[in-house]
Amino acid sequence: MKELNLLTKTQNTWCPGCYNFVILSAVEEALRELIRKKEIRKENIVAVTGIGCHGKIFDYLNVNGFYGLHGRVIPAAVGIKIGNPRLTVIGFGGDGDTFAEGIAHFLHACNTNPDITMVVHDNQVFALTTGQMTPTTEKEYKGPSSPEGKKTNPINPIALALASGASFVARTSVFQKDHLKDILIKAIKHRGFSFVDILQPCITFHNTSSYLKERIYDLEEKNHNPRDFKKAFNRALEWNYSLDEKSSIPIGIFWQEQRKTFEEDLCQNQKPWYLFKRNLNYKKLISLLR
Ligand SMILES: Cc1ncc(C[n+]2csc(CCOP(=O)(O)OP(=O)(O)O)c2C)c(N)n1
Repeated sequence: MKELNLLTKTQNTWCPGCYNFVILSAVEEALRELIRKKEIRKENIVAVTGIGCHGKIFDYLNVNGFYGLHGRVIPAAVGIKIGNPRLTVIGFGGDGDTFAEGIAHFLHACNTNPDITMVVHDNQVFALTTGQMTPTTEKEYKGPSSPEGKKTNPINPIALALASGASFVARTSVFQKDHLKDILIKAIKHRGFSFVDILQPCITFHNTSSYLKERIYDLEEKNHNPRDFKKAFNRALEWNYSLDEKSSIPIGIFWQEQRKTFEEDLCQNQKPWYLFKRNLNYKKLISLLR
């Protein structure tokens, strides 16, 4: 049988050596495996992206897609999902995109549990616009918008997602491609809001490669139980996204639970919204506007 190719031939404009290439390859392999095992259908996949280096994945993945606005991946993805709950909707955002401009959407999605996957290319910097600090950038970072050094501590998206009720919370990194692919597969298969934070140094503006490589460890090696919320929270607090010397950085699934999805309530048994009959009196509506 002919091997499915999910990559386009569009010229790639990421920096040579950018870790986004690892993410693209892992995403492509994960999707291919899920399609081959008939867990999902290619024609049902929708990739929704924000604006930034991460957003270019839209150009390189040969699946349906929606190139969104900066910070608005989640509302677009949720809209697509409730429009047709049969679709497999995967959002790709940057840490700036998701945790700065898009933070309100992120928290509400954790809380309301739409069945979408949100993949964050967390390079701890606004990369496309040449290296401004984001909410996950470490304190004292010097960049174009913080020449004297960032004055505040980074936020911890894993702890935030847990506190806000996300039903699947995971972290992985570009240094463990098999792990990255495996987490993506589990996140896509999870019913509910799946959040995957991918640690991905920006080799041009925020190169944390050696810091991360030395400190990452796999939660599975510690027999972490992703059904234990308290332990998940304690593991989340082991690293606060600052670059301090003492931290170790857990990767893997922190927390997973099954609960009702947003569209299950809204769409009555997964019936797509476009199939609902609406008895709108357009003439009356327009007359009210006049
Ligand atoms: C509302 C809005 N604000 C700012 C911008 C400018 N802008 C475009 S890309 C970008 C940085 C993206 O950074 P991030 O989301 O972290 O993604 P990365 O480039 O690191 O992958 C910014 C600030 C924009 N396009 N729209």
